[in-house]
Amino acid sequence: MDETTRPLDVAALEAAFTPLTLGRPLIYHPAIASTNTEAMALARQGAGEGTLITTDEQTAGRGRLGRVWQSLPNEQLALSLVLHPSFPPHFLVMASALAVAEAIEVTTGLRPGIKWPNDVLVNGRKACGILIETSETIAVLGIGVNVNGSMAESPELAARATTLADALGHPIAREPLFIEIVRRLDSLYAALKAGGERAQRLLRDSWRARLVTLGQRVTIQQGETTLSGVAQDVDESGALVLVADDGARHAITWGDVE
Ligand code: BT5
Repeated sequence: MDETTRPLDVAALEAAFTPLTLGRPLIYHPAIASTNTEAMALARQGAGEGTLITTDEQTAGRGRLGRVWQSLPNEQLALSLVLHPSFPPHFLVMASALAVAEAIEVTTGLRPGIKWPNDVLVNGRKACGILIETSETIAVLGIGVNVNGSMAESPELAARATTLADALGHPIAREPLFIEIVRRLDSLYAALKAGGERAQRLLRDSWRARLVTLGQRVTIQQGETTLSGVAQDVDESGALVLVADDGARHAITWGDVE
């Protein structure tokens, strides 16, 4: 079997995660509805911090606001981590997008950007989506990365989404990328948990440096409300500072950017 079709090498992942806090235990399902739904259910039953659920095929992968996350069986990464963050959640948003962007860069040489707040783009198209769901002290961090296969055949997504293989021109093994993402998250997460403004500032600066949204003319969709203007900056809490067409400044904390 070539790299595009074989299942994940779970033993290799387990070995790599042994020294980490995140990624243990590793729970693998050949197929599952949604790793986020499963991780939240397990967390509610007491699964510990670091528990990682992954699969080769999500049959009901979810995006934000009830949207669908499309599956490419055996070709994506789909993983969810059970966390109990002791710091404000926007740092988790930054840490996860940054970990994925940097992991893609070091394993493939591609230069990913981040679209506020947490889409990872390759060549301007979405290669990764992140879904963070919280309940009391639990945060489930879900990451989906389009690795192999192609989005070119998907009429709905072709213009806006891509896979790493589309960008590279060839498929890659998924495990090195998976391992790099979890290692980077593990160290960012440990630094945030240890507290300290320095870790927060470094994280925010590195995340901000990858934001492709800054300086752009954008339209923000917040439910029924639409706001247009220039994305000028991000504030301390990660909110997007939008200067609207009437000159008013808005700190945007959620919504979809076009
Ligand atoms: C996201 O939502 O981008 C979050 C996606 C999170 C997926 C992971 S996979 C592991 C874990 N388990 C889950 O069930 N989910 C998480 P949002 O920002 O709402 O974007 C959703 C939109 O992205 C859709 O409406 C489509 O337009 C587009 N989309 C859907 N599937 C895609 C894909 N495979 N690649 C790129 N874009 C996609």
